[in-house]
Amino acid sequence: MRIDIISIFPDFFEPLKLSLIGKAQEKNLVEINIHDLRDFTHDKHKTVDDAPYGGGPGMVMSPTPWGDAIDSILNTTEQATLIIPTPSGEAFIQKTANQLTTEEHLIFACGRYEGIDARVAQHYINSEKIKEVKEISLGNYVLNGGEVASIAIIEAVTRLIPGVLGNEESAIDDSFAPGEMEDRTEGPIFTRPPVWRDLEVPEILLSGDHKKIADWRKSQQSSATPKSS
Ligand code: 6GU
Repeated sequence: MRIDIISIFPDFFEPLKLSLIGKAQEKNLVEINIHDLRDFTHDKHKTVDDAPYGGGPGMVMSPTPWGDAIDSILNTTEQATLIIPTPSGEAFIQKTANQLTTEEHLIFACGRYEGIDARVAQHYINSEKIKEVKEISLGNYVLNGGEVASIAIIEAVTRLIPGVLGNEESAIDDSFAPGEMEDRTEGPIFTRPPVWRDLEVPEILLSGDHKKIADWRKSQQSSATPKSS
């Protein structure tokens, strides 16, 4: 899979060099390219934003550098899926990750301020080089920009690419995995020592009875919707 990320904060993506995603790049399972949106501006101040038409607070990202940045990537590919993280997008769930993991090429457009001029999404919906424009939200709360959301999406998507997880970290019995876990999360897990600060590991897990343990684990699973307080 190839991933291109456009942002005014390229340093935000340093963590992608770490851990499983870092290894996946070394193994050539994923290629990740980071682009600075300001490289696609043409004025001395490298301006990327402007006041909103119609008035109101905040600033809007100008479509001009976005178009140039996205076009420069599209010039080097057959086709790509354009992902625009935004709180007004469709909810990102495991099913979304399962779909995106089969894509050849993802482009992430990370907006800041009040967002990207809406014509950028409109324009690329009609581009032959764009398979799909996906506006995606992580949930009903507001972040400062698309960077953190993009990293979350990239992590959920790339860990499903065959070879990214070792056998030890395999995704097949994860929470939300297709099949039995589709809408469920796993219950509590324990390791040694058997007693820690007066708290004991559930006895059944020490019993060696694999059938009983499997039944108990199933009884500890929850339905997927996170509990709110
Ligand atoms: Cl994808 N972007 C921003 N800025 N805020 C969010 C979000 C995305 N998802 C939830 N909140």
